[in-house]
Amino acid sequence: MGAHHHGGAAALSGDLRVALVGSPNAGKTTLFNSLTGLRAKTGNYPGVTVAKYEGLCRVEGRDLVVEDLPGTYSLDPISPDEHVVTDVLDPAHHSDTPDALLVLLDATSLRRSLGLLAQVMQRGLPTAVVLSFTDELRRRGGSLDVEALQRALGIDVHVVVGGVEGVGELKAALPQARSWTSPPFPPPTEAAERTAWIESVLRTVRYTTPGSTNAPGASTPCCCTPCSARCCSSP
Ligand SMILES: Nc1nc2c(ncn2[C@@H]2O[C@H](COP(=O)(O)OP(=O)(O)O)[C@@H](O)[C@H]2O)c(=O)[nH]1
Ligand SMILES: [Mg+2]
Repeated sequence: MGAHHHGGAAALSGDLRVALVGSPNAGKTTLFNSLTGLRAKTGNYPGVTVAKYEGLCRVEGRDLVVEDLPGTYSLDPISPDEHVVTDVLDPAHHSDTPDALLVLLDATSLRRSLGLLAQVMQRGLPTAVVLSFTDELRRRGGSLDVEALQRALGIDVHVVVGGVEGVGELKAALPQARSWTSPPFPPPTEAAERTAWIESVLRTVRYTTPGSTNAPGASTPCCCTPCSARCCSSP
């Protein structure tokens, strides 16, 4: 979906700003449209041609600002889109840093999605997860334990399907966004340790996806340190 409503360039204001973070095609714009309806504005990020989409979401009589950030696979920016995301998450570079983040995890590519989430969680902003594409995962015969995912991550996980199912519950949680937890033990920053953390989360949630059962580290029990089976990137 790309049906953003094109309005003026002025930034919206509200008493709370929540930004959607996630890889391309994770379902951000679908959710954005669902949360904001047509109450959205388009502009540009300062100094770049990257489009900025923000809209108002009315919950409990309050107008909250929702920002649909460009898709990014990591916070090690390469493209201008990715630079925008890292800048927005850095208060030193951005005037209206979000009060809280909703990180979309595509359930069909959970390993890669968790890599981005691990980096985002390092920022220490109040963060919750939206798990998308659980319908597609199920259709392919895959599965995961959502409650175990929430426990393993230490932050709230909201299942939203196609920007429709689960949106009411997510909306109801938005007014408390400032109190979303930054977990007491954020994921490790060092690359090999982060990979081990991701594998441990995948094991904990008993993640299976038919397309990747033969991929290294996908469903094989992993990982011992050092990893003699070479099923992960630990030496
Ligand atoms: N099956 C399924 N499709 C979804 C879901 N969420 C979004 N989509 C579809 O996935 C495509 C990409 O979604 P979009 O919101 O544009 O992703 P974005 O790049 O993160 O903004 C669109 O065709 C959506 O209709 C979901 O939970 N399940
Ligand atoms: Mg989009």
